[in-house]
Amino acid sequence: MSKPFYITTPIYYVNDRPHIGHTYTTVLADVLARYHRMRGEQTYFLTGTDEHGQKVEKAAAARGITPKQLADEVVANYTDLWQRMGMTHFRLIRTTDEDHKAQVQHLFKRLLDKGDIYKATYKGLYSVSDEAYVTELQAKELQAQGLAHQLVELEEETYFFRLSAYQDRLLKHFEDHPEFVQPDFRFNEVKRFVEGGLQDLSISRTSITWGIPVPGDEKHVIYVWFDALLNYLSACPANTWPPDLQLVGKDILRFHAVYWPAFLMAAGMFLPTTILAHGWWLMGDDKMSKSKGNVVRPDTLLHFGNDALRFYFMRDMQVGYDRSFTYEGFIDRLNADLANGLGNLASRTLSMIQRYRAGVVPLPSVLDADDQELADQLLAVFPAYLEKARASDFNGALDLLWTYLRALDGYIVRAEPWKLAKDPANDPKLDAVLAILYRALRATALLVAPVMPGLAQDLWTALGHSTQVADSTFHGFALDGPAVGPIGEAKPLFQRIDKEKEMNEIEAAAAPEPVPPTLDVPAIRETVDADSFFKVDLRVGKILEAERVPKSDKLIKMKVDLGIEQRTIVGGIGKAYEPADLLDRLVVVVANLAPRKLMGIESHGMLLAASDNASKPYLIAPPADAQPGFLVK
Ligand code: ME8
Repeated sequence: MSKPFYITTPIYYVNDRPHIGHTYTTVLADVLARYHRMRGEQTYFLTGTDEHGQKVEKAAAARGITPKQLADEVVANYTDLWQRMGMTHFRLIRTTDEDHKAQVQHLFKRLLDKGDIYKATYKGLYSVSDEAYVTELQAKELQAQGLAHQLVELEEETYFFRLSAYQDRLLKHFEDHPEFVQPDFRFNEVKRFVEGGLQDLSISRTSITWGIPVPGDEKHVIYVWFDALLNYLSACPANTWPPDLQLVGKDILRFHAVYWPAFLMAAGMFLPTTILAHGWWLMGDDKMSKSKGNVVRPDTLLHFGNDALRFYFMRDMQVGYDRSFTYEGFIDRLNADLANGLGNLASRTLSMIQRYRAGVVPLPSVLDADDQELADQLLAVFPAYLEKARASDFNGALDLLWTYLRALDGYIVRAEPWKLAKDPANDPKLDAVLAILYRALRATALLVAPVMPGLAQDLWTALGHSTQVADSTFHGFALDGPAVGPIGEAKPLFQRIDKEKEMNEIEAAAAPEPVPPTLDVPAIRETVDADSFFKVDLRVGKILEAERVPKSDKLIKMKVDLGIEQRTIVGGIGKAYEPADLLDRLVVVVANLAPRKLMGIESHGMLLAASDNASKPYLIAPPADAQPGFLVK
């Protein structure tokens, strides 16, 4: 017997509530899991949360709660959302689960004993946001992306994983397994990265306490990615290893296609069959992210039902590529494909069977050329759809199916069943038309069941079945077989959305958008002589702590390191920045400004920020390798 199909999503950080990016990956996994079940395979689908590390520690500290409290709170959001989205995972693994912690420590110890992990000193740059050491080259890349402020200098004793020893074996695996990373263009990026040379990977931290301790050396905690990646192993049911398909966003492909297989090779385990990297949902040209304040939360879209959101994700996103999200696009898609398209076809067909044949689906006696053409198309579309779905290409699969549904609309127009029904001499043709439409809808219910479980079930029931469509299997299904019995009641499959009304509501409910920069700026101020200017002492500072000033939505109290001393500074940046986003940022400080009291707190200095008259302040960020205390002149 073949092993169960094992599919995973990334485990999501608990420093933010889920947005539609996280929802997308999990929907794709669920759709694939349901698809494999309907292929008759036993299927395990795993998702989870990534709860350790500095980001979570700091996000919790900024709110004055423990990291575990924060994690519990966010996990509750995930559990609730996945339930509302109709997810069928067998477990939501949390990296704070005891069995996972034991697994991570066990593997760490094994690789240490084996010599694949060793202890040494690291000195260099560290990216707080990626929770990873970065080389000078990577630092430059990040700087080019405008993320320089999140880099800090570190020197610490750490455990290394001997990644460099796996370069050749990884390249060999890539060569032998062309399906290991999809899509191909991403695989090429991974290969080029590995061919460029691999350095050993630091996999412990002494600067963090919120994590799994290194067994026997407890001042170290295990690096969050070593911890996180092993979740797939901790949660794997017996006789199910290795994963068949691991879904990741393109942002975390390197961790999954390079580090992860190297860890598994070191452990002497089989590697996953395929890592599939999908693209991003964008807002305009930007990645959706909390720090940009442009995220769409699934709750906003869920009142159209989870089928609607699941369908939109699968239909509109070509796996591997980025896609811009718009509310208009979302509503247009649902109206066109579900309210019109399929919904219309189903209600027309069912009401005709009801009206002309008292609900009994006829058996066709003869097919003319047009009937035969449409019947044949179904026999071709069905396997083609399944093949595309197997390759995770639901965009292509659904496109194929909807093209067929449109062809059926044309077929109805040509056949004019309402005219046929007027003369019993036309009965054979009318029987053929109704039977072909029925078969097409029945096949559609089966095919879309993984994507829209609820809508597919409604259609299946309306077609006269008393079974669960999800319990059917694709294989061997008699596409031209007779109906199981009379059809049920025809209810609208999908309620048309009033676009204008919805758009008004969405706009009214949306958080006020940040005011776009307008270049509404005053004229250049009057000339000052150099001596006056140089009286102002500007220094590079690093924000060590940040919290909101109670009862103020604008003021944030910060502790800033100026190299030679630490200062309390209160800044009016609370509408533009969250305290957690400020930590470890390099800033420019007016260091000799006379102290002043703001809401009872004495502020010793000011942070430089750019802005126009209307928009939010943009903090000025020195380059990553500048040191706190440097004079700015
Ligand atoms: O990276 N569009 O967690 P995370 C599409 N904990 N998908 C998106 C997206 C977007 N705009 N934004 C996020 C982590 N995603 C680590 C993973 S795994 C061992 C550890 C999805 O909370 C996408 O799948 O930042 C991405 O890989 C994942 O969310 C990142 O979630």
